[in-house]
Amino acid sequence: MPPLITNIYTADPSAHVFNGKIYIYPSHDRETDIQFNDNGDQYDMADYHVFSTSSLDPAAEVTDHGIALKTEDIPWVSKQLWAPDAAYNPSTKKYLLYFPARDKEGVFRIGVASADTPEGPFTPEPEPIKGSYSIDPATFVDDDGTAYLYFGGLWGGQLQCYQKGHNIFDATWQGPKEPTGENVPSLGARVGKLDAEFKQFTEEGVKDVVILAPETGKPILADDHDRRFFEAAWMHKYKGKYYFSYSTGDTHYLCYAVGDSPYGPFTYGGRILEPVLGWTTHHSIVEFEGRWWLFHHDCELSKGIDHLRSVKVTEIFYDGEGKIVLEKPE
Ligand code: FUB
Repeated sequence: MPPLITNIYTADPSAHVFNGKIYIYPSHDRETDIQFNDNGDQYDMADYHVFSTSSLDPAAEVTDHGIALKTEDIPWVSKQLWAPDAAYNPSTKKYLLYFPARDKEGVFRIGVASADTPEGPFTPEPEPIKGSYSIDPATFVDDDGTAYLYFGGLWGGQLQCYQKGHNIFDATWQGPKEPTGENVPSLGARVGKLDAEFKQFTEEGVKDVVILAPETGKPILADDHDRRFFEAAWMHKYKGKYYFSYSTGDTHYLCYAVGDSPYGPFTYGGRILEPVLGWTTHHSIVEFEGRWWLFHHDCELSKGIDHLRSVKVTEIFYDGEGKIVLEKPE
C-alpha cells in the first residue's frame, strides 16, 4: 500500500472528519544529524502541516495546507513537536490543535492552539495545559459533547517519571526506562475531562487508564511487553463501546482494549496491526462515509530510516462480536 502523503515525511496521523472532509494532523518528520537513541532525540520535529482530502480512494488527491504551527510561535517550547491531535468545539466554533513538546527545562508538556478553520493557522496558548505532562495527546468528544484528552508515552515520552503522583516529575526515571518485576502492573496512559473551551482539564484532574487482561480480569503487567501500553493513545466509539487503542512500543504492535466508559477500565481485545518497517507505530481510527479507516505510518518511503516516516491508510472492519479485523468478514 503506497503512502498517502509523499511531499514531506509525516507520522503519527490523527484523522478527523470536519465539514464532510477528512483532515489529517500528523507529525512532520525531518532529516537530522542527531544520532538514533532510545530516548527518541532523533525525532526532532519543528512544525506541523495539516492535510485534507474529500475521498479515500487510492487515486484521491491529498492537499497539504502548509505550516499550521511552528516552534518559534510557541513561547514555552524548546524542541520536539511530537504527535498532535485536533478537535472541534461547537460551543466556541474553534478548532483546537493539541501537541506535545519539551519545555525550556526539557520536560514534555502538552500545549493547545486554536483556529477558526480546521487547517489553521493555529494560535498557541502562551502556557502548556495545566497539569499536562508526557506526550501523544488524543482527544475524544463523546456523543454528549464532553471532551476528553488522553495522553502518555514511555521512555523518551517520560510517562515513567510520574510514578509518585500526577504532578511530581522524578528525573531519575528519565530515558528508556519503565517499571519491571513480578506482578508489577504496567503504567497506564492518562485521561482527563476538558473544560467548556476544551483548553484545560476540569477540576477532576487526570486519571490512569487501566487495561485489564481478559484471562485474569487484572491489570496488564509491566513485563507483558506484547500488550502493555507504551504510547500513541487513541479513542473511538463503536456501537456504544469505547475502544482505547495504543502502541506497544518496543514490541511494535498496535493493540486495542474495549470498555463501557471513556475512563475505562478497558479489557484487552487484540492486535490491530503487526509491526511495520520502522521502530515506531502510531495511528488513528475514524469513520468516514459509513466505513472505518486506520491511519498509521511506516518507513517504506525512506527505506527504513526510523525517524523519516510516511502516513498510510487502510480500511478496517468489525466482526460480529465487535472485534477489529483487517479483512472484511464473510
Ligand atoms: O513522532 C514522535 C514520537 O514517535 C511520537 O510521539 C510517538 O508516538 C512515536 O510515534
